[in-house]
Formats: sequence, structure tokens, C-alpha cells
Amino acid sequence: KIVIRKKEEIADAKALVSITDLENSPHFKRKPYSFKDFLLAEDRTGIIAEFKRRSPSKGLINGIADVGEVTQAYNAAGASALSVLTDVDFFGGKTDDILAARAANNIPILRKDFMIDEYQILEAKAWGADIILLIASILTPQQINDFGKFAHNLGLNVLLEVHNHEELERSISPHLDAIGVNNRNLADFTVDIQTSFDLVNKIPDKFLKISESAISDPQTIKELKAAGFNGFLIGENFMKTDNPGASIKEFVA
Ligand code: IGP
Repeated sequence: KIVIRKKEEIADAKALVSITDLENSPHFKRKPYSFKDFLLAEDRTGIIAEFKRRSPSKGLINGIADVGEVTQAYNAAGASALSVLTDVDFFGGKTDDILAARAANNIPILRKDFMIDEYQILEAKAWGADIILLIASILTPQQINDFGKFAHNLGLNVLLEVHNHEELERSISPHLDAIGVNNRNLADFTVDIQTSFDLVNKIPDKFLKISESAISDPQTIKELKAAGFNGFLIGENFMKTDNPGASIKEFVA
């Protein structure tokens, strides 16, 4: 089970880089890419392709892949967006990963992490991300609304992640752009694609609809699309191979 770092630990990190320094980052002035434009673009696949070294459920997935190379290959294969893990403790992510992905690509990047403080949203912008993730199960409705508003004021796109109907209902806010149904239960790591089919019609149509996790074949994407999903977040299926770039190419062929 994932135990989220306490807010005080993040507060410690604030001593390292001041908010002013974050705001002075060269990326901070850039207008973030529109998640919607890339998800719905005719020449893109709707796939949000993830760079993930390891996970709490699977352990080591890929210890050698180069983040610049892999994300460029994802982009070249038609990914609508990139997802880059920056959580260190559970996923072996690094700040440098998102910087390297940004330097190599001009499509939207999701900072994949457990956001529990506005400071992390400033980091995301400073590191060149376009989208932040808010996970309903670890945030109050008030936090979701406040963080969403904070991100929108910075021009960032906001993806809310839910796992059941109750989380969805309590977390809806005008400061969201996309709602992702995580097929993986973060409490026990069980996966079930049916979670997406069960929730899709409960998501208001003004939000982009994303299905997340455990997607491993193109046929599932066809079915999810037919059910109303616009986006498909895929990590392990590509990362577990020796060549994630070749693997996405084959997947979309
Ligand atoms: C990708 P998968 O099964 O394709 O590797 O899943 C992504 O959905 C998953 O990494 C994820 C995740 C998260 C990771 C979904 N929500 C929240 C960390 C935190």
C-alpha cells in the first residue's frame, strides 16, 4: 500500500528551492500545451504514454531505459501526451526525468506524482510540465477545488483521478479538465478494466475522459473508445519490454 509523504516533509524541501527560484525557471514563462487539443487531434492516438522505472506493485519494470529516447519514441508513435513519474520513493522517478522529457518533446507532459501541496504545482510548472494529477482518494473536495484553481491560474491542465463513483461525485469541480478512471485500486493494487466501463457514463461530458492502468492490447482501446473514452494512460505494457519505443510503435501499428 502506498503511504503518502507528509506535508511537513514536502515543506522541508521548500528550503532547497525557493518559490522565487521556481518562478524564475525558464519553463515558467511558457504557455502550457492544451491537453484537450492533443488528445483530440486527428493525427494523435489518444495514448498518454508513461515513463515508469518501477512501481510498488511490480517492483523493477525497467532499470535501463533512457527517458529522452523513450519519450521521443512515444511522441513519434503518436502519443497525445507523455506521463513522467517524479515520485522517488515508490516509482524511482526524478526531477531530471521530466526536464529531459521536456527538452526532447513538444507535446503535453503530465507530472505523475502525488500532489498534496501547492508548492508541487509550482514545481511542475517550473520543470516544464503541462498537466498535473489530483488523486481523489488522498485529497478532500476542498483541496481538489483549491489545487485545481491554483493550477488553472498558472495555465496548467488538471487531471482528476478517481477509482469509484463515490470519489467521482464528491470531487467534481469546475477547475478540472480531464477525469481519469484508474483501473488499479491503489489500496490493494488489484486491477479491473471494468472499473472504466462502469464509470464512463457518470463522468459529465464537459470533461475529457481517460482510462488509466492495466491496458495491454489495442482491442481494449477500441472498446474504451466506443464506450466514450478520449484518452488511455499506458505505462507498464511499454516499459516492461527491452525497447519501450519499439513496443509502442508495434502497439499502434
Ligand atoms: C499506468 P500501467 O498499468 O499502464 O503501468 O498504468 C498509470 O495509469 C499508473 O502508473 C498510475 C499511477 C497513478 C501511478 C495511475 N495512477 C497514480 C502513480 C500514481
